[in-house]
Amino acid sequence: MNRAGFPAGFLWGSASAAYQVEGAYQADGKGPSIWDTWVRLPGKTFQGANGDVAADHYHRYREDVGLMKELGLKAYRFSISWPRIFPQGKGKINQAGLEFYKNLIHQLTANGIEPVVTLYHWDLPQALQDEYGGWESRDIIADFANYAKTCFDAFGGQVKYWIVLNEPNIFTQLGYLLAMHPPGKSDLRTYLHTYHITALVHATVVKLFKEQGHPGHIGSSIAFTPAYPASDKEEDRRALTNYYATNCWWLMDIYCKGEYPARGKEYYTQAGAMPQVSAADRELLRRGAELADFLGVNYYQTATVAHNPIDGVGFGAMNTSGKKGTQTENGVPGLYKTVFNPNIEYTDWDWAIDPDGLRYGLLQLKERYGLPVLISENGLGAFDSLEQGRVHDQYRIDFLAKHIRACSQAIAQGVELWGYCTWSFTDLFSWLNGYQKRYGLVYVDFDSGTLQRVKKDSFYWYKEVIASNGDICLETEG
Ligand code: BGP
Repeated sequence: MNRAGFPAGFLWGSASAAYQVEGAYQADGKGPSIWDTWVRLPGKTFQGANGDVAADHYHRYREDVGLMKELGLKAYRFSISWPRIFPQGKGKINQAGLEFYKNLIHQLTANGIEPVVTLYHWDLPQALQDEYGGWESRDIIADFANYAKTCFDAFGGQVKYWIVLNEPNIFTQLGYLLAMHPPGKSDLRTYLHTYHITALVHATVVKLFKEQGHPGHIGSSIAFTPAYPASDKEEDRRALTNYYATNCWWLMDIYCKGEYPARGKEYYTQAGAMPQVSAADRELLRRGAELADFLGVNYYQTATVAHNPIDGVGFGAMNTSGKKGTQTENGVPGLYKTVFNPNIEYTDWDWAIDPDGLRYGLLQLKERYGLPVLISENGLGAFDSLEQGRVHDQYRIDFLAKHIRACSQAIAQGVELWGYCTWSFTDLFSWLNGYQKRYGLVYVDFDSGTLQRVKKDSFYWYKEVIASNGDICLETEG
């Protein structure tokens, strides 16, 4: 493997999302989001945890940006909370909401940190869910465009990187197929229909951004889980093809090419679940795909895929407790199932630790789409402990170092990579796993409730990574 460095100007970043970090869920005129509602339903999140206070970033953003500056961070990815700007989803603007992000963006740029702004990281205004079923209705397209335009007009001068949607594949799968996120539905047709609407929203907003001539770059971030076949057997290799056709390529082609893959269409048509795609949709999606500047990739793990007979497993149990081994096999009967890979280590939440999967996945994306990539999330969820004012998270350093090295290998193999954001900057609320699953470079003392910030060992290490433009990861083995 070539040893290659990172290009000058590489965006060494770190990320967060509004609902997971801000808290202040009712402050200064913010309206309720579907997550404010969901966490109040019994049994929906780990031990009933919620983001009411979270890391209280809303009130502590100056301190947090001070830490980013100390770290030498080049880019900070965060999301704007739609219901802070439009408490009802549309109509009257809440100026205090705009003011918060204006201040945050100013604080970042004044400290030489590039803001990377996500417009939607899952906290839909509850009012739009109530009015027309949120993502189930095409009405959301105009309301989202109005919200996006408001943000472009307010922040366009200072923000050069925009991510329209965060992981539309995850919020529609978990929200409309697996009933684990709001609004808690479970129907294949509705899942595919809502996903199609996310693609229309993405394309509409990308087009709007370009037509209005805003400077900068725009794209969306998809969660990408590349996969291997469990064995060389013909049936496992077929399962892998099914996985890509109905999963990865299904999800990404519509964003990056403006059309669904043929094999996936056949399958979903037979299943009676193919979304309605009009000629106008096709035109819009193609245009959106042409105009988007980059693909955001959230990479955490790979999957290993095996044959799954028609009477085989469906969706299994998800490990949200951190008790290793509690995740069960899951799959789509007749298509594929995902299995544990004996050659790979797993986290306490049963996520495969596979740095080379990142290199492999980036090369697949290069071949298929040829788009520049921004890694908008990558990180390790773990139990951390605060001991005498320190957090020794060598396991996180090892994880990140290997993934950064995989990025450098992908670059050496021709991938145009703009940046890399660790998930996450501070510890924050993990949607289904509460506060015990930590990802941050900065520890937040949730247990005592002081929310005190403590720099973890990984913070000091990432500081050196940035200062050396990634070189220290190329040198360390392990
Ligand atoms: C991604 C989300 C993030 C974050 C991350 C870690 O899917 O975009 O918001 O939560 O995953 O996931 P989790 O918190 O479930 O461990």
